[in-house]
Amino acid sequence: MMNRRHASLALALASGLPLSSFAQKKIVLGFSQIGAESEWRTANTESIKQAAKDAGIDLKFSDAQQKQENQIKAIRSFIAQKVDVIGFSPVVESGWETVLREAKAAKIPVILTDRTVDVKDDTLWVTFMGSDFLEEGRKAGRWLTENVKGSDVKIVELQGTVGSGPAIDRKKGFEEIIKGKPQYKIVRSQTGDFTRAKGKEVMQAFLKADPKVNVLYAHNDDMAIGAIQAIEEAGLKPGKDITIISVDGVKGAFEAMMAGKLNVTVECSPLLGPQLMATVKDVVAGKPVPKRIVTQEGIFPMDTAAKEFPNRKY
Ligand code: GZL
Repeated sequence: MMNRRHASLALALASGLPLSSFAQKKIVLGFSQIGAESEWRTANTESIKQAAKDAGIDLKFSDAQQKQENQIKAIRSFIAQKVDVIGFSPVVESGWETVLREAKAAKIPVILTDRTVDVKDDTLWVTFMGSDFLEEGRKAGRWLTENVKGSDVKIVELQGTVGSGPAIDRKKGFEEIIKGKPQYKIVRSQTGDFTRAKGKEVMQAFLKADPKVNVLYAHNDDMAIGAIQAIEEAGLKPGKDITIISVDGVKGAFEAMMAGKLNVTVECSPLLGPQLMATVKDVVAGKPVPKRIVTQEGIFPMDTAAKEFPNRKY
């Protein structure tokens, strides 16, 4: 099946008119975004929309409200519209084979951004650009073992969205580091779905069950910020009575660190827009693109927050 771009080229050639008389059609990118669950996601959406404008790419954008069925519907709609490229950030890793096969049958290349999919046939997607979540979990674990000492360190963990790449790998990377160090124990672990509200609610339950918690490891800053409210409402001092380790590096995390309420955040950049648009253009031009594009990131402890804050772009 010919896609939109090839069809218009064939029409131009068949018409016998000089190609220049057919203005190069704008590239059309269909993008399915997970939702607006966190500061990170909002910054990611802004980066994608601005970069599409700057690149002269016609962006068809859909917000799935964190529901996989909405992302599948959006991808099917992009196929029906015969877009040139489909991009999406898969809310969870599983359940994508069927719709990705439909995109492949329609000869529409698919780019994964931010999170990946778990499919047997990796020809169903062209490239995955985003962070190394396993390394982010390791960085959080290394900071813990280097900065929090004791013979019985009780850790509670606020996991991200169940089944999502970041939740799976941030947990795995963290546990890899504390494995074989029995003084560090994860005593409770539950999903806060990457949101402030759920992070607060679950932290309240953790504190009710066991107020003697030493460390909170949150898979993103929004859940950590929600948990900080719960810790304060329980009469405890976040960042002091409970050491808080988080991931993303959003502005809210830097503000919490400057207030002494968060101890460290592992950077996870949402600013994928420019890289996505450059890759879309390469794919349309038939240029080879790497199967995996990893974003480079750092780690920001509390004592670096004030100096780094003015440089933050998200
Ligand atoms: C990570 C991204 C995660 C962020 C959360 O790349 O998928 O989703 O860490 C966001 O803040 O909700």
